[in-house]
Amino acid sequence: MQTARKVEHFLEDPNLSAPLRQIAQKVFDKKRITPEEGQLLFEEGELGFVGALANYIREARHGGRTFFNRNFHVEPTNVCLYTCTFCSYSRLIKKREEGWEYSLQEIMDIIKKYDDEPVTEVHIVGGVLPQYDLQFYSDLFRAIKAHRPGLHVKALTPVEYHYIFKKAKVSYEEGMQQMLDAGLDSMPGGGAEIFHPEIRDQIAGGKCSGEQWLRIHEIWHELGRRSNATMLYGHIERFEHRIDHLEQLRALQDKTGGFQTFIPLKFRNQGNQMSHVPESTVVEDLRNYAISRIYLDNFDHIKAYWPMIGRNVAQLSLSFGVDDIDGTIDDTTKIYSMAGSEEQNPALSTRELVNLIRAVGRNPIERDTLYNVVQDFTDHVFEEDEQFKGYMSLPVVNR
Ligand code: V47
Ligand code: SF4
Repeated sequence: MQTARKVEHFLEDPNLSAPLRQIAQKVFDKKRITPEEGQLLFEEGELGFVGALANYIREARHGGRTFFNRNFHVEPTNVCLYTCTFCSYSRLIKKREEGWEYSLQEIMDIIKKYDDEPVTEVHIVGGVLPQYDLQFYSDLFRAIKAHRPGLHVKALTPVEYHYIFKKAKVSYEEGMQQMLDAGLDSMPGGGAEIFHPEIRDQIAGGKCSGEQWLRIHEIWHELGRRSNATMLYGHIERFEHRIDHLEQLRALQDKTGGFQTFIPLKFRNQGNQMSHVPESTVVEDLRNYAISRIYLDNFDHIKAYWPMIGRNVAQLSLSFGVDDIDGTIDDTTKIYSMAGSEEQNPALSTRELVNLIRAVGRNPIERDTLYNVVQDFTDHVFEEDEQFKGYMSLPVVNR
């Protein structure tokens, strides 16, 4: 296999330092790297080196398979009482009339718009406001399940759960059990930001701590359910904070095995209180995907959220450890377009996404939320009448 030969080459490469060669050897032997080695990769690992190691791991696990999911987002509100400095929602609390605050009926009307679409998942997330409490979300999950039992409800994060359980005076254990009973299927990865308090207190003060975020996921996993994890990177954090974050996720995953995928989220700097902080480069984004793939040896999947990084970088990421792309059909989230993402209208038809994956020589596989294969699109021929929204830009890799 060509990727194995690339790693073998590093084992002998005199231009590499001994510690980097040792990391290559560990990856080749499928051994875990230490936090110190992770730090060294961030400090000294060149893109070609970390990329080859990550691609080796990716291909050993998944070959060319690249997963995607047909989902849609619902954001009950874009107003939030927290004041995370990176977030474009927090400033809206001051001008509340400019935002939206949907009622349960309005949310159901949005969900019903997808009745005839072949979507398998609804991803519900938004700001935190007092009227969206434990009762509201229990009623909402029940209403969705009554309307469309097969639709997977991936909803809210420990940020909301911590807030609504505290308000309702219930423990995390009891609260998560109530959510499960109401119809929650899985938890998305948001709200993780950077766990380390030195950074978290500056960018996301007041909301749940890193410890509380991890604890709520742990309880959810103990109930036999799955969730995702994210890391918001490329702002004021240092490499040591990224390693601390990855280390805590890896340790919890050792304990529960409940995480499905890790989604690095690139900080975007428009429309928030951190607009003076420059954004990371594409090289740094790809290095971050690659090092995450190498470090998180107990995570099955690394996901790129294309509305945030753009379609071309999403294609590139598939050679740097990523095996999963999120955002299809009609990605109605506003959080990234408000924060300055390239993708102001992040909608992509299944055909476009399949072509985007095939254009870089990978195999598109539609999955459900729990990674059961729905359809292999590798050789799928689209019918003339299958929806086609415009054409894609040319691939930027393999040229
Ligand atoms: O927690 C907010 C991030 C997250 C900005 O689990 C920003 O499948 C960059 O977690 N620049 C919410 N990021 C989104 C999220 C997510 C997305 C897609 C899939 C899944 C999944 C989860 O968005 C927040 C925060 O970390 N965010 N503002 C910004 N300016
Ligand atoms: Fe609120 Fe989440 Fe934005 Fe923080 S990141 S202000 S908790 S919506």
